[in-house]
Amino acid sequence: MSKPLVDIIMGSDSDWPVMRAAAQILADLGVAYEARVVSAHRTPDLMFDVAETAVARGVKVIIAGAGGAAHLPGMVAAKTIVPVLGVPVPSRHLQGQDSLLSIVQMPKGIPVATFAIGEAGAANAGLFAAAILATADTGLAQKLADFRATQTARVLEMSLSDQP
Ligand code: RP5
Repeated sequence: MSKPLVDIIMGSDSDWPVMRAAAQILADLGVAYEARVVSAHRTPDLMFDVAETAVARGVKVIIAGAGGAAHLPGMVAAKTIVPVLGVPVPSRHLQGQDSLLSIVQMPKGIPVATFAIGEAGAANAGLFAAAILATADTGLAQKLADFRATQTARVLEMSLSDQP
């Protein structure tokens, strides 16, 4: 596998079933990524290392998912100029509303692009990462266009049975 262009990081392995949707999109589009657990609260030194080394490692986009008091995307963004895409992971007690607000309400000066709560957000973060990379990669741009065309064709083929 070639050097990862996208880092996918998440606060816990319990986030992986959601964050896997981002990895799946990137794999389908042939984008090299690395996925691993990096916790803002439990491995803060690792988090800073991942953020501080991202440019030197050739990483172009970071997708960061976390649940609850989801500080991972914002803190990573504070330590790198690589674009950070934040995915709010559904939490047990507040169903990810806490994750969403923690990620989206960044103070002025440190942007995090925030996606929908859960799997749809993770998949869209994967697509958005690919779209960023596609601005400098015509092959990838074509793959994204093909993805859209396939999606459109699928919807146009939808039919509704059992209509009263
Ligand atoms: C967050 O706490 C993680 O991102 C995860 O969503 C949540 C729960 O983590 P675990 O208790 O499952 O490890 O930091």
